[in-house]
Amino acid sequence: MLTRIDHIGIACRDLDAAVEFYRRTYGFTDVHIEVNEEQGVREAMLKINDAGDGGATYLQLLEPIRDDSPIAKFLAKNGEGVHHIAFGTDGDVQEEAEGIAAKGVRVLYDAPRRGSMGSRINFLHPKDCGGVLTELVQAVPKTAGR
Ligand code: CMX
Ligand code: CO
Repeated sequence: MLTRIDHIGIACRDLDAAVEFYRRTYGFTDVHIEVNEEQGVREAMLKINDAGDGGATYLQLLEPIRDDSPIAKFLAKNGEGVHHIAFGTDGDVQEEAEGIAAKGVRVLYDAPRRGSMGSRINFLHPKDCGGVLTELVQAVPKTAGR
């Protein structure tokens, strides 16, 4: 079941400046930064709140690391701004994606790929979702001591 907003993805040209804007303006200081080579981004996950399903809700700031990446293409066409929304599942993301595909929505990957902080992700085509690129996320379960 989809049980939370996992994150909102925001395309930016300068990740460090964007992180600083969100820190200075809103006081969001819980920041995790990583590079996802496969997705072609350097990204920051700013935690906003814990969710009732054991996951959390984040802002995801995305800076392209390659000119042919989806974020670079989006920036060239639209400039900076909201790029996608992501729903979190409390179950298996592949099962979630298959259930949605059965309703006639195009799922972009045959199998889940690696997302932020070791999560498993897939995407739904924006043209089948009212113009909204939509991501599905299965977070890594929290284990004792982490
Ligand atoms: N939101 C809404 N519509 C979008 C969009 C977005 N983010 N990106 C593209 N589109 C629209 C375009 O406006 C275009 O519409 P028109 O034909 O009406 O002009 C159409 O989709 C095709 O766009 P395109 O620029 O030609 O882009 P592509 O088809 O090459 O790629 C997509 C679009 C969604 C398949 C590609 O961006 C993709 O595979 N996305 C998933 C991966 C991703 O976004 N990774 C970065 C984030 C990583 C993370 O969240 O961890
Ligand atoms: Co995302």
